[in-house]
Amino acid sequence: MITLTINSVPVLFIKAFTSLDVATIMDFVRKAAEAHPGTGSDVLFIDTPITPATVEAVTRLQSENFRVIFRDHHGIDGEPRNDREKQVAAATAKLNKLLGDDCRITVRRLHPACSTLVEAGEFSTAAAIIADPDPDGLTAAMKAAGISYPDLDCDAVKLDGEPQFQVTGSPLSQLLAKGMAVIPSYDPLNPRARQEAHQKLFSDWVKAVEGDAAATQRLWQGCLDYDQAKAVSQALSKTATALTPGVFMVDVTKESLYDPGTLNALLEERPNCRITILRKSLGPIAAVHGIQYSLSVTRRYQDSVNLFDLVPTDVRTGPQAGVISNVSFLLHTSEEIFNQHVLPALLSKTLDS
Ligand SMILES: [Mn+2]
Repeated sequence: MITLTINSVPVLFIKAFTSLDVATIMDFVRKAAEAHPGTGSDVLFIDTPITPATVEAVTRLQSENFRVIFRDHHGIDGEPRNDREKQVAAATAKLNKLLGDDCRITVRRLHPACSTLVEAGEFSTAAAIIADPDPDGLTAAMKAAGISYPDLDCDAVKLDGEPQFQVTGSPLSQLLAKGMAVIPSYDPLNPRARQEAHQKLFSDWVKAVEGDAAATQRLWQGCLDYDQAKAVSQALSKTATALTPGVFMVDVTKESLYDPGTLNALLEERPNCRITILRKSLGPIAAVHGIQYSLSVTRRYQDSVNLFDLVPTDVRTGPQAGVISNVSFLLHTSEEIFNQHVLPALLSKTLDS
């Protein structure tokens, strides 16, 4: 959880999955409204996952007389293809019913960045903004609250794209993208480090956008770390092994600082590379299970390869269950799930469907 006050608007960055997350949202909005009694009752949700917990938070806010406005681009494009997509579609229907015209859920194909779903300053008098804790959520919340710059929408599209394109935006945007790339992974031995670094990066970046020289200087340090991480990734890419034709795996468990975007881009240059796999000792699943495997489908194969096909359709998701997947081209699993389901499926299936 990250909180910022942007142009006087209290902003909470959170993904709501649990009842604890719902309570965090309720607490944040109530306190924000109490602290600024003169502001309106509008609460904007932007770029937040469409989950049952999100629906519950929206319902409870409405019952406390807040007006919730929901804008997002994670709607299901076409018919739901699996249980997770069905859940998103069901939650989308509930939000549409609860909010009517105040609910605008579109798809990434039409709106690759959420900043395009708000006007600059449209929510500058909102009681609070609830946003996804990623650069897309940050740029969208910032624009909604009234801090923007001419390239913001173009930058946001790159920031919310694949890792190797995230660092290709304006110089300002690169400070955020490179800083994000070197935020330490979640480490159970130092559980607060990742969140503190994340909070500081977001805070410094908003200040940098507003012209703060000291914050900009601090962000430059992150860029130096990024350059070093990039060099480590170049070395790591040479250690890749092919599990099956077109599927390349790298063990990064011994590296604390590397850039996954650079590594994946180098792996994608291998012949017929369809899926890249990183075996990691850090990350939300690794925090519970020790090791996690992070799979991603290369760009040219994203329409033909669906990673949901590699796990049973009724599989539970979340760090405890050892499976995390929000889009069909990214999948994170525990070592157990990887060995039990993912690897056999990779070895037995032809990858083009
Ligand atoms: Mn987004």
